[in-house]
Amino acid sequence: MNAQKVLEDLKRRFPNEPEYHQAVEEVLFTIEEEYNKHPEFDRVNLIERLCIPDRIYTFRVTWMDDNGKIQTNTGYRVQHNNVIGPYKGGIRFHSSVNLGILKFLAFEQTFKNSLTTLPMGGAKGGSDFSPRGKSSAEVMRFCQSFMLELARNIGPDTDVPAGDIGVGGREVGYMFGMYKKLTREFSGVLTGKGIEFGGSLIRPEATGYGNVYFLQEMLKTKGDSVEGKTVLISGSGNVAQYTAEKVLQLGGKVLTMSDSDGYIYDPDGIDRAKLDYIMELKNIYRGRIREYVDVYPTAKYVAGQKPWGEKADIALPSATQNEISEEAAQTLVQNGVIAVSEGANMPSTPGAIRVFQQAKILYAPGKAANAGGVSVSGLEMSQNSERLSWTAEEVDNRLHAIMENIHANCVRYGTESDGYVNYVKGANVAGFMKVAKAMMAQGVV
Ligand code: NDP
Ligand code: 2IT
Repeated sequence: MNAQKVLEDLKRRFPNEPEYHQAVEEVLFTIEEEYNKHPEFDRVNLIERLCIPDRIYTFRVTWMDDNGKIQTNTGYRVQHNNVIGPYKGGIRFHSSVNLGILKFLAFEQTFKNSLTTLPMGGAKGGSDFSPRGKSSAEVMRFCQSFMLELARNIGPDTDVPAGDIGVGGREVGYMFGMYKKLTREFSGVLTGKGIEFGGSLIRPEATGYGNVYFLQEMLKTKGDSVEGKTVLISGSGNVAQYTAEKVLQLGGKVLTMSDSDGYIYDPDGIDRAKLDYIMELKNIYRGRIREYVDVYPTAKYVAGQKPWGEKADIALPSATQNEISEEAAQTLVQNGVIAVSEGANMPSTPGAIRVFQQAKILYAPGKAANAGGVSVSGLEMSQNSERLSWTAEEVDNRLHAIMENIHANCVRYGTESDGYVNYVKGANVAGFMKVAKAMMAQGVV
């Protein structure tokens, strides 16, 4: 294949989907060399069949708000590839959601899920509905209406959704309830379920913990550790909270957290008690991060900015895509950052990735570093299938082992001649090869 030509062709056929183009471009150029060692791939046009989703569902979601007004949103499910297992991936509810964003996420998910070593294909779904400012009753009615349509296209052996931005335990619970009502079956159809009805211990923690386990592995290659390091975290949702928790457990100092309005910087560090406050603020009261400085006045709140201008040893972006610009990456490097590990999906722009790699710092892309979340989703599916629940220790140990294994695979496929580990290349090639072999074995379908 000629990566440039494939990319141009996809851009022409699917215009106005910049995030999808960005995700595909990164993969194409890093796997091109390996791909071309296998002429049998091109004979069956494997690359196009891998880049274009198997199918996409789009539907109108109609719901009634608390004032009795009828609202409409658009719902989607992108089923990208299921050669190594049922379609699997989260659901995002955010006002910015569109088809291009969900196509990028489903594409990335396919490689990520391959890296986990568990039998899961790639998918993503969501809606331009934003739970922000909505009552719980409105969120419930929306989730039920969304599931009325989605239920036809998913199932425990077909497609298993989970959470993502704007979708946590509450939303998964409401969607599960409606799915169960419609199908009259109690099945492991969604992951991230409540512990009382088939959810896995450690699933809420898994993405954040997994990212820090991956970070530990990267630091180990330099004989270093998290202990004593200062850390910038963006976001204050599920991934950010449990990233902070694990950093604290390992003796690191968390300086920042954020939301879409701005960030807080606490020079004394966000300790356990302060993190408990943030968890309560965000998860129970659904408040804003700026409220932190009312309770901890030695901290500052910076409105409308991201935390990357602050000086620290490590950056763990955990909010959303393209949240680290090339300029922000330059500032991080100038300020002496030694490692960037992505909890979010595609948080670094292509320019930022170039800056990190040219500076030869430790840089891990989301599809490797944040794979812990979907890994424990895979373990939730296994527990549902055997109708048993494993202990937190058992799940955490497996998560740890999976993250170590993903790291080892990145090193195996991504080490360059000077010894620098290109984790982007390593993750893409390792993830791709497994999917490609399975596609070859299953014929042209
Ligand atoms: P949450 O909804 O729990 O939290 C998202 C956080 O990011 C919030 O603090 C939110 O702020 C902020 N945020 C969202 N959108 C934007 C935006 N456009 N600009 C600035 N800040 C924004 O989501 P998660 O923690 O689950 O997800 C965070 C990231 O991690 C996403 O990229 C997701 O795809 C990725 N991820 C999640 C996994 C999971 O298991 N949940 C697994 C792997 C990756 P606000 O409150 O203002 O909206
Ligand atoms: O991006 C992701 O990996 C997720 N949002 C988690 C997907 C899942 O199925 O647990």
